[in-house]
Amino acid sequence: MITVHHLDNSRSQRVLWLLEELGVVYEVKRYERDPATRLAPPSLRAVHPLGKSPVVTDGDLTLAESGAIIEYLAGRYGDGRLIPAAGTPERLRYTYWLHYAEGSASPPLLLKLVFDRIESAPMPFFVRPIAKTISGRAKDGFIGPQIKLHLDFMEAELGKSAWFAGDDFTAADIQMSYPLEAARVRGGMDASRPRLMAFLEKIHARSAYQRAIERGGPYEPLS
Ligand SMILES: N[C@@H](CCC(=O)N[C@@H](CS)C(=O)NCC(=O)O)C(=O)O
Repeated sequence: MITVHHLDNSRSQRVLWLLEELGVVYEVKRYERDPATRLAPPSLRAVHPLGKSPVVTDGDLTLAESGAIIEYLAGRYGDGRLIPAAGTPERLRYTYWLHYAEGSASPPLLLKLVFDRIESAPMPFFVRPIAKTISGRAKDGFIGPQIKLHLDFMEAELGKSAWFAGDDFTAADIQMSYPLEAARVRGGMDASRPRLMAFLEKIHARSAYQRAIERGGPYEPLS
């Protein structure tokens, strides 16, 4: 039996969604973030030393890292579904987006979250202006422009085909959903990026996406 170790409002929502798309039977073990730190509870470290979500167990296998999990589950249980055929240009694009989501798109969004939290963290009143100046410089000088660069790139890429890897929906679209959801919530992604917004609308309309939300609980990407 596949068990998804699922943290609320997190990347593991994608794993539930993939399994719903594939129609595979699985169980969900839920973990709640610490309300103050937003970190995962220590119990997740008993499953994997990093204590991050998602983690999947399947028989003797314990696997972390969402891209690896998606690649494993789609390969093992997909029966050819949601992965472009080997040797095609679509397959290479599929691999690219599967890595890009966590390797390139997510880091500036995580930095934005960290610096936003620094600004609102409790601190002595005389330190706040200094913290705000440093944080503002990081956000205006690097983080904001990086987020814009990536949003422009993804918006242009979705002008080439209906989905990220080509004209068919694939597991790479599931992997790409998280940085896009996060960019909409806290990265300034809005109607000025019509293709990206349309992508989110299309995925939200999928019945498997909705079933995954029912299994995983309320979903607003955090970190
Ligand atoms: N690159 C990893 C990131 C894993 C990760 O940072 N997960 C977050 C949830 S979105 C987490 O567990 N945060 C809580 C914590 O770090 O304690 C992946 O894609 O699986």
